Amino acid sequence: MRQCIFVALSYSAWSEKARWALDHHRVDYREVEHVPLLGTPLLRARVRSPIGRVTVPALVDDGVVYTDSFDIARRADRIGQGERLFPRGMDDAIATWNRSSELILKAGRVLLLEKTLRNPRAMQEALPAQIPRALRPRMLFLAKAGARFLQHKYGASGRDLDAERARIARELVSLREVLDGPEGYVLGNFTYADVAMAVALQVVWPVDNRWLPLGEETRVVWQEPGLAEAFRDLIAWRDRVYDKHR
Ligand SMILES: N[C@@H](CCC(=O)N[C@@H](CS)C(=O)NCC(=O)O)C(=O)O
Repeated sequence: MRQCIFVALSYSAWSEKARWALDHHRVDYREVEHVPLLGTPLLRARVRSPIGRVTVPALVDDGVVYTDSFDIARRADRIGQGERLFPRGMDDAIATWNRSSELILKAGRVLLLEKTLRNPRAMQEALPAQIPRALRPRMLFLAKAGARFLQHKYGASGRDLDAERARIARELVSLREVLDGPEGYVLGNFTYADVAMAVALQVVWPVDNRWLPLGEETRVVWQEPGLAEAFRDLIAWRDRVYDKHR
């Protein structure tokens, strides 16, 4: 039986969107962890892309490489089992919601990297898992280089953090408008639009560790108390979607 290789960043929301789709469809895959900065040459080899920007998640399926969470989710819909996450005729609407999810996640990444750089304990947690605990305080330079690398790669430095928060809030107001109460779904039934938007809320208030484990201080860094307070209803919606469908 075929087994796909899923290259991911365990805690990344983009990886979680794709992983959720793969799990939903019970696709058989082996997850391998990507390490930002140091792991770039290996990622290039895996996705067979010697030049240009390479990102995770990536899926290698039967020799074909998929390098975007949305494409991976669509691939899962084709090769997996169970209810479709992209029901016929809903592709455009789902793509629109995925763009909203991307806007939130990109703004969230700006906030997250900046807050991580200001928090030495979160930076220690961001170091590769292989580095022993005792060595971590002396390896902060590496965590800092990793965060700066991501800031540079994704144009995420020197930004107005409150403007990024406002960007997230705008998208969430639109989400609230379409949800028909706490039990609702973005497009009426459970689709990838719900996955994309539920995962996007990770950068406002991270979901419980049983779904996406984060280090203690990393969890603090992901939290946006002001937004979380303003959108408590959406966090509750997200938790319900996870409980029911993850
Ligand atoms: N549009 C892409 C975006 C993926 C993305 O931005 N991935 C970032 C997550 S922070 C990444 O690969 N970071 C690790 C790196 O650049 O080395 C997708 O949806 O897959």
